[in-house]
Amino acid sequence: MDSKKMFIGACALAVLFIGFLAFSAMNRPVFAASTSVPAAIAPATAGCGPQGCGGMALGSPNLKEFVVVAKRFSFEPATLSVQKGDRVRLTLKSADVAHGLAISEYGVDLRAGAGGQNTVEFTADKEGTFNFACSVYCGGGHLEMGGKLVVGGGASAPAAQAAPAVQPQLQVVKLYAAPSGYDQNTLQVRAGQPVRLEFSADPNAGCGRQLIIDNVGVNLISRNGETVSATFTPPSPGVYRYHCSMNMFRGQLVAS
Ligand SMILES: [Cu+2]
Repeated sequence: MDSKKMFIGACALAVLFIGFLAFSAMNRPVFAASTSVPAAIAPATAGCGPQGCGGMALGSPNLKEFVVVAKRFSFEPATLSVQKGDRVRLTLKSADVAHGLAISEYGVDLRAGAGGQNTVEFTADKEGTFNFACSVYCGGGHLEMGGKLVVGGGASAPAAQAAPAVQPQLQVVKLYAAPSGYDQNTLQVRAGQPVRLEFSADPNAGCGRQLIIDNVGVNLISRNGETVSATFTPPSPGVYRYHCSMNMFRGQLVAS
């Protein structure tokens, strides 16, 4: 019968076509993986990762997710470890009142209202140990809230450590908090160039032992008279207010 022959012919074509699809599927992703996917994911050949085989593994390389619970007066967990180059998705969850989580060197200032949460994503492109602190005054132990982000060497550790030394035009400014207030009401810097701010405080300066600079993500705490520092770049000319978490100490950073 003619229709029977046509049916067999169609089946043969279909088998050939499926074979062709399977052949390209087996070859194309391997080729793509060897050219466009970062080295860290390369060993998981053909898109097969710890969670199985599929597109997800290729789409989100090195994403590290953390949920940090803040409660008076601690963070849990208080240490976050990643590798240089990792994408970090950080969620702050409040278990009681409003809290913040600020990492000065990364310009991160995450806020969570009472019982609420908030998420931020950034790339861990600087190696080292970066302290974080609560940026919303939450009561007597507010300044004790702390933790650290540890960014490990990754593949290019030696080069990364040399980088800060060759940074051009680093401006160093100092600020001190006495019990009566910050020693300077105005700090002058140049916009678009990195600033290293060295901050210290009298142990009796109360709220002034914390220094927050709006819009550049600086949040420093000097609890017992020690000097702490942050490096940041004012993105554009303008006035950046600085203050303690209760707004009792104030001043302004003028970038021109
Ligand atoms: Cu707090």
